[in-house]
Formats: sequence, structure tokens, C-alpha cells
Amino acid sequence: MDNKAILDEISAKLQAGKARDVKALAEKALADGVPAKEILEGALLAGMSVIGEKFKTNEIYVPEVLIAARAMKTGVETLKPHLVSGDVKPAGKVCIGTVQGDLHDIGKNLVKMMMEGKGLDVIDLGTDVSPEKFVSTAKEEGCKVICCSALLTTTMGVMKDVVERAKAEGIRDDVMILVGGAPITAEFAKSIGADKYTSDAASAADAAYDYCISKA
Ligand code: B1M
Repeated sequence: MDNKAILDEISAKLQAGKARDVKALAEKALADGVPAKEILEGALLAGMSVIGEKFKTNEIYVPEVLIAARAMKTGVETLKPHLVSGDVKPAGKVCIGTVQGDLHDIGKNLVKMMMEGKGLDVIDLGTDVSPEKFVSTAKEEGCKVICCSALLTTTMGVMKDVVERAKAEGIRDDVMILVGGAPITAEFAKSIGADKYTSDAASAADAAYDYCISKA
């Protein structure tokens, strides 16, 4: 079986919500020498993208999306040891969460995983996180980076409230505010006064790591 065939099969199983098959096929692909990054991008993210399109056009509904999301999580867990290096030095502390009103956490968890893989100490605030919680955590725990994820156009504005809250609490100049998620763009990040936008989890981890090292 060539790489494309197994990647397509994993993607199809993910879309069908078959978590156990996703795990078994991902393990087979890894054993066959397919790079974990290729499985993540070519099968798991590709499969979720098809789910997103079908969700948008009402071909499928929340229950189907949830079982596909569960299969995605299983796939990411299977790849985790192969995506992150085991030999990392502590680099600095960051906090991460999905903004208030938003319950999407797959992308946020991917960012967290990549950050831990680079040796960052990550405080995971979960989903539906208020600006107050992001900022009080950064203040109390001495985080160098506040990482905000948003998947909804209706919640992305909360990121501006995080920036404003950090100013009001007097920590704005001490932290990098890093934002991302499907509706976010570099222009949006700039317009709300955030420091950095990245489109994917690996670049977010690189940006946070570089910032922490520059402030060490
Ligand atoms: Co939701 N949903 N959803 N959903 N859902 C979207 C986002 C949507 C685009 C679907 C669609 O219509 N095509 C749409 C939003 C439309 C809009 O705002 N314009 C939508 C909607 C409408 C909704 C509900 C309102 C539906 C309803 O109830 N009627 C509802 C809202 C609930 C809420 O949050 N309050 C809802 C619910 C759900 C489920 C619970 C069913 C489920 C979430 C399960 C979970 O997360 N545990 C779900 C899912 C799975 C999706 C889609 C299909 C997939 C999202 C995903 O996980 N993608 C999504 C469609 C889509 O995005 N194509 C959709 C995979 C993930 C790895 O990608 O999170 O983008 P993503 O992360 C990427 C990058 O964005 C980046 O890194 C990752 C890649 O490396 N990244 C960062 C993410 N965060 C970052 C942070 C960074 C840097 C990079 O720095 C800090």
C-alpha cells in the first residue's frame, strides 16, 4: 500500500468516526515508515477538513462531528510520541486556552502538545476561558506567553478583551499574546494588538519557544 492509500483510508475512518480503526491504521502507517507529520496533515487534518465542509452544508450534524472529533483525538494521541522529541530542556512557562464561549479544543490541544514537545511548561486552562482567567494565570504563574485559540467568528473578539485585560493588569509588556484558530488571520491579530498569529500548531510552538528563549 503506498502512503496516499493508507492516508486516505485513515481519513475515511476518521470521517466515519471509527476511532479504533484510526488508531490501528495510524500505528500501521508509522510501522511502515510514514512520517507522523504526514499522517497528521494528510490523514487526520484532511479528514477533519472534509467533516468541516459537510457540517457547513448540513450534510452531517453535531453527533457525527463529535464522533469524528473523538477519532481525531485518538489519532493525535497515537502520533504524539512520534511528533514530539523526548529529549527537551525546560524553556519557559506559557498558558493556553480556547476563549470564552468557545468549546472547540482539538486545535488547542495540538498546539499544547507541540509546545510541550519543545520543552515549554504549558498550563492548560481548557475551553471557555475568560480574559480574566488568562491574565490572572499569566500574572500568578509568571507565564511569558498567553496562547488563545478561537474557532468561531462569534468568539474571536474575546482575544481583544484578553489584550485589554493584560494592559489593565499591567502585564502587557511582560507577555507575548499569541493567537490562532481557523478564523484568525495576521491582520486580525494586528488589529486587536496581539503580538503574533500563526496558522498551525508547530509554528505556534516555535514562536512561543523563540520568545521564551529570548527572554530567558
Ligand atoms: Co464546530 N464549528 N461548532 N464543532 N466545528 C466549526 C469551527 C465551523 C467552521 C463548522 C462549519 O460551519 N464549517 C463553524 C464555525 C463557523 C463560524 O464561526 N464562522 C462551527 C460551528 C458553527 C459550531 C457550533 C456553533 C454548531 C452548533 O452548535 N450549531 C458549535 C459551537 C459550540 C461552541 O464552541 N460554543 C460547534 C460545535 C462543535 C463540536 C462540539 C461538535 C465539535 C468540537 C469538538 C471539540 O473540539 N472537542 C466541532 C468541530 C469538530 C468543528 C470542525 C468540524 C472542526 C474543528 C477542528 O477541530 N478542526 C470545524 C470546521 C473546520 O474548522 N473546518 C467547526 C481540526 C483542528 C486541528 O483545527 O482547531 O483550526 P483547528 O486548529 C488548527 C489551526 O487553526 C491552528 O492549529 C491547528 C492546526 O495545526 N490553531 C492555532 C488552533 N488554535 C491555535 C492557537 C494558536 C496557533 C494556532 O496560538 C495560540
